[in-house]
Amino acid sequence: MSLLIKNGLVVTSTGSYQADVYVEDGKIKTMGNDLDIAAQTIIDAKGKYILPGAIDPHTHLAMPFMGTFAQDDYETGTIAAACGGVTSVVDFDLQQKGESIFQAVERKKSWAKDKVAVDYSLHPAIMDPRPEVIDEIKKAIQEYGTPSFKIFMVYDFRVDDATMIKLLKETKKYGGLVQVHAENVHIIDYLNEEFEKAGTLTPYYHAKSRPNIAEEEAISRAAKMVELTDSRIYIVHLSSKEGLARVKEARDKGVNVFAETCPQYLLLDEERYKESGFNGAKYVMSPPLRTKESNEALWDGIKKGDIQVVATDHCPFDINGKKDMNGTDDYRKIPNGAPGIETLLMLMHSEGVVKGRISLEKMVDVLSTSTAKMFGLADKGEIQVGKDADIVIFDPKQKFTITQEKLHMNVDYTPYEGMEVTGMPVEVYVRGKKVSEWKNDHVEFVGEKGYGRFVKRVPLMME
Ligand code: DUC
Ligand code: ZN
Ligand code: ZN
Repeated sequence: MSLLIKNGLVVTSTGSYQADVYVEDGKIKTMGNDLDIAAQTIIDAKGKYILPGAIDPHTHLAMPFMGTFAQDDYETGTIAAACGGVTSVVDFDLQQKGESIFQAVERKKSWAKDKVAVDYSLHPAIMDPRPEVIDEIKKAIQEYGTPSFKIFMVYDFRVDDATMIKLLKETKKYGGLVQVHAENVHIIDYLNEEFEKAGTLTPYYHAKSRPNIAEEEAISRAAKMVELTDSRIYIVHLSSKEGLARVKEARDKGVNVFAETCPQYLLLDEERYKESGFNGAKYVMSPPLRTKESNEALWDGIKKGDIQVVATDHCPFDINGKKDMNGTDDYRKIPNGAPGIETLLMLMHSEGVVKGRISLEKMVDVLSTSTAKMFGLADKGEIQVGKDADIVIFDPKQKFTITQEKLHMNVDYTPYEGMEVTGMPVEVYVRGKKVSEWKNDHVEFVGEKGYGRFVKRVPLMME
């Protein structure tokens, strides 16, 4: 299979330039001006951007959680990814009690088989840290191709500080990375009790029960453990101005604290919890939405390089049927999570680049290039000779009004309903194969389920 993309603007994390891109057998083979190569398919991309496919390193496909399952599985979730310009996902793989890391990885691979439509990898989440599991870290990094490990400081399946220290030390030895959901569980438990006593259990109090200080404290504690062990850590879904301040503080001292944020923490705020009826439950996720002040601080964190990655935390539950299953009178029973995999790129372009908050090159960096380096996706993340031809042809002028009806995620709402965006992926390729394209007024899936491959990742490349 060969493909020649002519006249587009190639965007990299460090600059943009006009070039033709020739693709053969799934790889970018040649780049240059006025390439005259016979190809099976030739595309004129004049006026369009040639972007590396976005990589979403934070998804919860089919994850069992709070008495139910996140609704997108590997088929629906990765079809939605393809339609949004996301060409690889790194999904969380929650180790079950008694399982080895190997068993957890093989189990989730079996869920993906014959279903997954874009390339994928897995982050094992360590939930049963038996000594033999800690010993298995080396193999997971060197043999299974899964060099990053998620841990939670909250929820019943959290790990304690002593285990965190062990994991930081062990991953560091082999070039792995610990990713942490950082919230202080005791602050949250205390506030949950207070709100129960007061009878204030509407969705708005979900946000109040998990204040900025809970994130701030956990990040600061995690950063101290990193300092102690001279290791590195990656804070997932950073949401607050105060949390960012602790990340910066650590980084200014040379402590390796990396951070990810998500569009919801950049664009939405806690006023959403006050929507009429039970609609506030659409935004019940952890950490919760914050204030506009935090939104702006996080954009600034991206701009200044203190936040290296933007991901989605895609974890959808229907508002009718799932969120309201047990939680209408008690926010603590509302499954935590929201959809986002399909809207990642369009939002970052329209709200970030078009509104002048970040450059186009920064967008490519936080959605692709830095993500690939962070997680050891050696063949992904850049439009460069030798890399996989994971390519988004992006029309910066194409308008789209976000509406659930025209999206592919298996859920009955989007937090961005009615928002108009400028700029859309109009053709998306995974290893040279077209997986989605713009038709009339929205993007359609034209790929094949089962086409996606498990990508063995290499140890950490981020300095
Ligand atoms: N937070 C969410 O909102 N959903 C999934 C897990 C998590 O930590
Ligand atoms: Zn989390
Ligand atoms: Zn998550």
